[in-house]
Amino acid sequence: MERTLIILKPDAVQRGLCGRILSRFEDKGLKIVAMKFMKIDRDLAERHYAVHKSKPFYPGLIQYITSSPVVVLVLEGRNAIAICRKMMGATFGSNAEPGTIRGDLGVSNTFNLIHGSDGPETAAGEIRLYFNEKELVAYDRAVEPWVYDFSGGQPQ
Ligand code: 3AN
Repeated sequence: MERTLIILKPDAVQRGLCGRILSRFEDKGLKIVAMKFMKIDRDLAERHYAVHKSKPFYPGLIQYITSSPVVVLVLEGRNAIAICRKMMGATFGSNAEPGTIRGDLGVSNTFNLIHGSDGPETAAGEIRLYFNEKELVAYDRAVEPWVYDFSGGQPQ
């Protein structure tokens, strides 16, 4: 099973879209293993977006992500990273495909509602940035045997 860090960004909170976005992930069958409501401070934002430091959009990105509270969560599932990226849609709301979160819920390019880790290494680093071990909650879901086919031993 793979884990990914998801952030429902300031515009998702301000526009009251968190419930609807979370529902999409729950409906898909992804498992929530951690979640918190918080304001990202400048230091955390700079650590999160360190790879974009030299980009022209970096100052605006830091301003945006620190402007208002966010919901941060960790989702778990088979291929969770790729599945979430697909569900999020293209980076810019203006060209994200209908059916995706950004395609259905936003038109802005900079206010793009959601962040999702883009690979296993970034996911591990980002999860550590926002959650300690204790906050990653281990539990069984009663629906698990119906979310995945375990007949071959491994979840399919
Ligand atoms: P994604 O969130 O789709 O993975 P990344 O990782 O390329 O996109 O970029 C991280 C964040 O930086 C994006 N979520 C977006 O908010 C912002 N961003 C990326 N490219 C641009 C751009 N050309 N102009 C403005 N903001 C951008």
